[in-house]
Amino acid sequence: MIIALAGGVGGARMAHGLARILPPGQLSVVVNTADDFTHLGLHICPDPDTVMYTLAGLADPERGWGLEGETFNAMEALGKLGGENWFSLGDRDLATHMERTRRLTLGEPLSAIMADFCARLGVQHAVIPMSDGAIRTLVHTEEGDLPFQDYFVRHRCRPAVTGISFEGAGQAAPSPAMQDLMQSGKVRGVVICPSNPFLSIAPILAVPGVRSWLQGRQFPCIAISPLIGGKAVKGPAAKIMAEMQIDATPRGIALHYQGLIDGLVIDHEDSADASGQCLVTGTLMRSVADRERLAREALSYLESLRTV
Ligand code: FO1
Repeated sequence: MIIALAGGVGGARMAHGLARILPPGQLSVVVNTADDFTHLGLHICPDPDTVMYTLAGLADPERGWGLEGETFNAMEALGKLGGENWFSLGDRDLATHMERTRRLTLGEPLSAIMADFCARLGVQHAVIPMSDGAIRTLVHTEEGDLPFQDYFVRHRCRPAVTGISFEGAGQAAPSPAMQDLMQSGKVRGVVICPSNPFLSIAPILAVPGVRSWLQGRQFPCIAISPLIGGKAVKGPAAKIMAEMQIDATPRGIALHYQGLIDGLVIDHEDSADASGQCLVTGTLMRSVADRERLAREALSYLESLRTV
């Protein structure tokens, strides 16, 4: 079993590459849920949905999130009524949030609902929310503390970040499927996707037991750097690193994952800054073929680092 840790669009694209070359049953994608929030009375799970839609071949190819060919009539109508429409929920995407909210209200765990949604949309690989508990990213900025989607979407990542915390992490537990994976002894390797290390991967590592499980691993673990030439392909990773006085280089990423990874996959553009165990390749995923090629290279690199 290979485990991919993922969040955001880069994570979903890498997970898709892995899903195209690994048979179902040999890949589990563990997804960040700390970006989840309640909005307009609905429970929104951006990262699990992005992975689900991407693996189902339904994601919008440009935005990376939401559904391809989506319309936003409900948001437009909401705006006319003076409602909050800063977070764009597509007309068809709304169905996912409505049905998820209904089932959560009846007491069904998030991980069971996502497993069922994935099966119904034809996703054959396991997509596992990191926790069924409420863990929420709070971004500490020079303009005050902001819930994640307020920082990310409403404020467009503009406020300077001074710190990030994951509210509720201490009281949460890994989801049952995540616990099974950690106890199974069947894990052959872990791939940390090119997701934002501070916003998408850190919350997964903050779930009690996950970091220590990785630290005590008997299997190799690699990360794919989300940076190319010191810039994030998408999102605020490089900006946040600068604001938190962390080098936006492979060295900065490797230091952040110290003790957790055996190797780092970096782009050709960053080869001059390579430090420690690295695989240098093209990490930009423009097409599905790119995702597949990067996944193949990452898996053979992972295999080459196996010691037992
Ligand atoms: N991202 C945006 O930049 N603007 C949006 O209006 C927006 C809406 C949205 C709706 C559903 C969904 O699943 C994702 C959505 N995202 C939007 C993306 C989301 O904020 C980010 O992908 C993640 O939370 C960061 O990884």
